Amino acid sequence: MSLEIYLDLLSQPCRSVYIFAKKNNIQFDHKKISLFEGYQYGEEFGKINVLRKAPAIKDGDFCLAESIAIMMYLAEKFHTPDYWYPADLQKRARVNEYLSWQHSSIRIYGSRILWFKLLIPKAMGVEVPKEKMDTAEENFDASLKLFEEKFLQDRPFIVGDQFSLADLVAVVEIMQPIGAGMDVFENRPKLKAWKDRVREEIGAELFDEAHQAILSLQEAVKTMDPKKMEPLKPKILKDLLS
Ligand SMILES: N[C@@H](CCC(=O)N[C@@H](CS)C(=O)NCC(=O)O)C(=O)O
Repeated sequence: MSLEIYLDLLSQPCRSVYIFAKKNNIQFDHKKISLFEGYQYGEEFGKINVLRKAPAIKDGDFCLAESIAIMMYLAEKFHTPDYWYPADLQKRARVNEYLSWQHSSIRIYGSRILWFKLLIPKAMGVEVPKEKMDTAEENFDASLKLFEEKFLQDRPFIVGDQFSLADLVAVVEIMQPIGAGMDVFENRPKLKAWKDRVREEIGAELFDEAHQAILSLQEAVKTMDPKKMEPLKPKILKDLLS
């Protein structure tokens, strides 16, 4: 039975899993789902992931959620090259350090900018209070500073000279606000140089393909039917604006 991966490439963790699987030539059945349209709340997806979040995988009878757990599972199952998740104790610890930190920092704040600047006002027609927007921008900016100072320092990659899973997860998260038109790399030459190195490691074609949907989202939103986001709207407004 083939490996099924449920993904919406507008989502940061979904893009990480997609790039990881593609870059490692892992064969999978790409289940393209739309979180905006509420696929995650349906009966079929409930059997795959009761947490009702993407990404999720089904490998035979085995279902797994959480992007980091999924990539670690795939890394072990398909014996991906060591650099992704190094066997060396301290290098692995560096990867784990970033992967542990990102959930409640860059990932969340990057996502919030996209919702506040683009999706809530333009696709849902709801105004975002200025103080919410300011706080989101301050938090994202502060987490990028910490990323540069603590995780990148003067190294080419998070672990050192070698690209790893941590760089993949980080770059995908940092790209998210670009979907709302924010120039994340402006006045951040170190971050930009790192992003270019990571894009090259991943391969420009794959990197750009995976980001195509997010980078064209501003255009897509202009013609989006407002009803499209109805399934998600109450939850988003409650979680992000209340
Ligand atoms: N920690 C999880 C986060 C998963 C997650 O929050 N996914 C979002 C998209 S980025 C989702 O499915 N949201 C749908 C919803 O909450 O209804 C991971 O890394 O996989």
